[in-house]
Amino acid sequence: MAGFAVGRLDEKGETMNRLTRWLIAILIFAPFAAHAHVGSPDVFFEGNVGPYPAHITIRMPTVVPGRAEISVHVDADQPVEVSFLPVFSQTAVSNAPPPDAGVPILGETNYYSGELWLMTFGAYSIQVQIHGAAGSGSIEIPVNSLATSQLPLPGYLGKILIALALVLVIGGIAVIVGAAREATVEPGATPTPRDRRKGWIAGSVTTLVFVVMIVGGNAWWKSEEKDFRKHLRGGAYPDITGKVRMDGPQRVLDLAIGNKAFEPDYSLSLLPDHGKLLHFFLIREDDEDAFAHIHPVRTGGKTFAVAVPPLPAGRYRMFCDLTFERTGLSFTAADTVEIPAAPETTATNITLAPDPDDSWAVYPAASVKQGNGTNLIYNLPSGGRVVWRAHPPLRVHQDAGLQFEIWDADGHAASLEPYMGMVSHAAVLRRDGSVFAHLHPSGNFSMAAQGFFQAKMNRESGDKTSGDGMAGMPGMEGMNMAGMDHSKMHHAMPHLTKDGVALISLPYEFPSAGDYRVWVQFKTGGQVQTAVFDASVAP
Ligand SMILES: [Cu+2]
Repeated sequence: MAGFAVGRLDEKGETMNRLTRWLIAILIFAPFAAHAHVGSPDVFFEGNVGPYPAHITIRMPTVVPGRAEISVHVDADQPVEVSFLPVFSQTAVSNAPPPDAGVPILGETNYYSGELWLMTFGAYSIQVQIHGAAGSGSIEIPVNSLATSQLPLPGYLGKILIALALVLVIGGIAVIVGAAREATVEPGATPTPRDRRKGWIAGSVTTLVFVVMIVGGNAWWKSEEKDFRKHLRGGAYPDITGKVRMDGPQRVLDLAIGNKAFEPDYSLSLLPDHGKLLHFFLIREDDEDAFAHIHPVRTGGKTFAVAVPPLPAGRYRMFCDLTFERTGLSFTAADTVEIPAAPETTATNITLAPDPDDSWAVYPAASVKQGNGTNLIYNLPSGGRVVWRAHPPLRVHQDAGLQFEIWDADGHAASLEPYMGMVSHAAVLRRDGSVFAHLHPSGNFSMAAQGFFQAKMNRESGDKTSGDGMAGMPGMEGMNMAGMDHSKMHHAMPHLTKDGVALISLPYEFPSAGDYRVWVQFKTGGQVQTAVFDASVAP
């Protein structure tokens, strides 16, 4: 398997020759695999794959190596062929196995499923290819193949294993002692003192060997476990700390990312996502009645700073999306930060200009509604409103049907403008903080990681795949399939439905039961608006 040969797990650059060793440990520790977002490992895509509108779900395995389960629903009249290819970030595309054909789901039209083995740790792209009468298309969907937790050994299992080990050790010594003492003794005769001495000596040597084996094995295991823990990527990663300082009329949030995870002199190399190295969210704790989506700028190798928007004082949750440049792995760092009240000053000397794409919303907790069977309305401060279309009760691992209609103050369909290249950015938080996801109409994966794989395909397989049917697509003659910026294609997707409704649709499934809050952001009239809803998800 090519994936074992070379590669780096993350920015610290451990080589994969150690991988095999800790793979053994990891198989035994039975970890979970996960995605960049906190507690939300599955990946969803909605948009055009070449000429075909498709909805793709990737359920990530719970172990590494493990099988990703993929399902693809294609909106086409004619039957199509669907295939999947796992592309590992650290090996050449030419090393990838041949694509797996999707299996049609019985009784369904153009609905396919398949499984792919993700053999090693790191960033993969699941390339989904669709071929049919209208031509061919493909999409890169980045996923993280990582261990994120270590299961404890149940106490009873430990006791059983110790008892079995004792039986083996004592039995083993008894067999050796018996053999040494009585092998040369005639049947029926009693062993001589010399035979007994031989038994004692053999027993002592065997015991010594066992002791060395147990002590050595224990040390080996401890070092494997230490190694495993070093590679464990829990819910949030890497570490982040934040502190607000007063700078004249401004509150400036200073961030340090990865001080624990990386060497002191290490400088984070990050891939920009829509031109920003970090996408950073602040959510006030307890009532979750203040929200900001801002973009800190670099001040050092691992330090960043951002102007705090006009948010009320309080303790805030921080969530910080980042994608590493070399590995294509995307993560969400998380912690909390105390934000003091804005300074009362007449000074106007601002040292840190806010990013023009920074957005925030402060709203009364009571304005946030929850429900299932009816349309939920959120009134925007601008006079417009956002309607979360009625949907069946929300259940874990089922399409949440997140569809939002945007109406302006006059009751017309709002005209939506791209906000950082997207019709919408949305955030989902489980109220206990255990789940955080950043959604777009195209899906919940990192756009920066997708760009990483598009660039890789472009570099490594441009010529190899350019003849792969793309030329058959109208307007795509001679176009290099791998070189296509797929993200541009679904960015440009119209958001007006046939009935003239401005609709934002976000493919997502809630990963666990509980109470969630959802923030839906979009831009209209040059202003970013944020609508807020609550969701209760049943098991
Ligand atoms: Cu976004």
